[in-house]
Amino acid sequence: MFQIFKRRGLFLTNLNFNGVNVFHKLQTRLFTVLGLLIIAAALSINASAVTVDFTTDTIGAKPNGFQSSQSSLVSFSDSIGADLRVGNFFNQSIGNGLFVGSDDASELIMNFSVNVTSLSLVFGNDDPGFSAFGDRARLTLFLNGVQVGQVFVTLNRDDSANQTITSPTGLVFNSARFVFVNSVGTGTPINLTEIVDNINFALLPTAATVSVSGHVTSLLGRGITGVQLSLTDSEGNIRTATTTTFGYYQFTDVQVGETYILSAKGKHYTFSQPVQVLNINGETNEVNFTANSEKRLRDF
Ligand SMILES: [Ca+2]
Ligand SMILES: [Ca+2]
Ligand SMILES: [Ca+2]
Ligand SMILES: [Ca+2]
Repeated sequence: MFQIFKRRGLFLTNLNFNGVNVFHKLQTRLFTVLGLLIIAAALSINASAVTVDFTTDTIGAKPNGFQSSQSSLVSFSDSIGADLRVGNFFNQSIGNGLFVGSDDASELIMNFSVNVTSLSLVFGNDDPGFSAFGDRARLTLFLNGVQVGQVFVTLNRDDSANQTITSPTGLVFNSARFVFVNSVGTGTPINLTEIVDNINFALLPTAATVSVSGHVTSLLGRGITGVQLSLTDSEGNIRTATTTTFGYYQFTDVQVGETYILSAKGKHYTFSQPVQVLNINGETNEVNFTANSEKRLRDF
């Protein structure tokens, strides 16, 4: 390998252009880029939490899909138009922040290239002249396009970046939207530019597996043996387990961050809730099934 490379190197060494050794320049640049990529990869693998505070980003307008130089794991877009801007907005940001213009119903879209388990951000421009009592910041979380959570923080309306909104615990998601809304219901955008900063998120460990277990009982709580449980993942792969003498079952090595359908089927019993949908974010116990009757149904 080394020899081939060396030979190619020797061949390319002859590529001189106006007295400048082109290969040497390319080689130097290549190794610089490779080095940076290796460092970036090592950082993103080791880091379980990432903060983007825009300190190292250039000031100015940013296209939709903008990535901070601090992390390539999240990209930012404007839901209406393309009016993102990095700047120092004084008390409305903490040093550099991200401006989500214009004064319209725009939401800030944050798309993650990995699954994450938490997200928080600081927000400013909660201007008392352009908001009303009770107006709120709203953060909505999505996993593969399906909404999995939403949280609100009432604006303190002092025009300063001094409040934080944080995703609810126990969620796994890969996209989020942030916007200023009114106090009614789930909120209508108040058409005010959001300024955000200190975007912090935690990565879901990619290879994490857990177990899913529970108890299958008769109407009065007696364990039922021989009930078959089927665990189906989003791709249609099915695993089965059978309850023990006392009615317990367990699946091990279940991938977290996925949604599963768990169903119970007994020869002699029917169940009040035979199918359960599970969003697996960690060890999952007590997924129980209760039969509709105390006694076995008659054998056919
Ligand atoms: Ca900042
Ligand atoms: Ca906009
Ligand atoms: Ca807005
Ligand atoms: Ca404030």
